[in-house]
Amino acid sequence: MKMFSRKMSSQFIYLFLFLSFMIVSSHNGAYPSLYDQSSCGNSELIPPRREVYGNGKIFDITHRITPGTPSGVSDDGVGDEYLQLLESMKNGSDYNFSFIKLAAHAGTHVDAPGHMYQNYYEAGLDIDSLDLEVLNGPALLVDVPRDKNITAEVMKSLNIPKGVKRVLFRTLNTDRRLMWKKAFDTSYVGFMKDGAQWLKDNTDIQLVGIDYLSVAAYDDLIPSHLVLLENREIILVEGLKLEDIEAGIYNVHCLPLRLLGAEGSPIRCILIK
Ligand SMILES: *[C@@H]1O[C@H](CO)[C@@H](O)[C@H](O)[C@H]1NC(C)=O
Ligand SMILES: *[C@@H]1O[C@H](CO)[C@@H](O)[C@H](O)[C@H]1NC(C)=O
Ligand SMILES: CC(=O)N[C@H]1CO[C@H](CO)[C@@H](O)[C@@H]1O
Repeated sequence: MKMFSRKMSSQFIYLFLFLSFMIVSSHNGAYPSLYDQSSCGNSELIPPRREVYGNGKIFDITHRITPGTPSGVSDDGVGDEYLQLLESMKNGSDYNFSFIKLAAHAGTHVDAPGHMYQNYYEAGLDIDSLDLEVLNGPALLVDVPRDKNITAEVMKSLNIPKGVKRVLFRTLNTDRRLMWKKAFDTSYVGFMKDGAQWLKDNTDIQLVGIDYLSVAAYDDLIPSHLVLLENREIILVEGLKLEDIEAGIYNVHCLPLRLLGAEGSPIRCILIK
């Protein structure tokens, strides 16, 4: 009996998948309807795409990867090529099977110490070496004054209590919706070197999250990264999606891909109230 019902439910899954393929494959292009849901005829097969789960308790603070997601390496964003069908049902294969091609620092991502230190890179201080305890636990979401980059003075004014280990900094970048623009915008807000140094010297912060592709302001791109990555105790999560969430304390959960040798990785981050 158990066997039977299991069989039944897997048949439903196959039926569902089959129907999805039917709907999806009626469009042109390899990945139709993924970016334009309005073109989908059957309302029952519209994929749910949410920002908030669990009755307002779980916030997805990861940017969805689309061809327009800023990649940090070109003004064209991630591009259509990020997903490529190697096998496709439309071409007679029994299944669809894609390759992913993505800049390691595109969209919401994490940096490893080897990103800016050659000796760390060579030593293998890669994404696989990052501490999951730092990436998961109580976190503070704070609003940074919108008229400045993150200097020592700004850091001081935020009054982040000692003992707070994880902070997500929401800045003007969120208001300007910079992560929705595919071209890299160098006028984003980030840490100036003295702000990074202040954080390191005066707080217990080990996880720094920010709402654009770099925690360091463009003018201090290298110096700020160097300060933050130097002691290998601070993890940088960049490109977070922080709109429509109240500032305050949450539990953050961030899981990067386990990429050996990589100095950056896409990361999925959520906040739980
Ligand atoms: C299907 O096959 C055609 C002809 O070989 C090729 O041009 C096209 O790119 C293939 N499409 C996919 C999605 O594999
Ligand atoms: C932050 O610094 C960048 C240069 O790194 C600058 O273009 C931008 O105007 C500054 N933003 C603010 C709010 O001061
Ligand atoms: C689920 C999925 O990605 N299906 C794709 C299979 O391949 C065809 C093209 O041959 C696409 O149209 C489907 O979207």
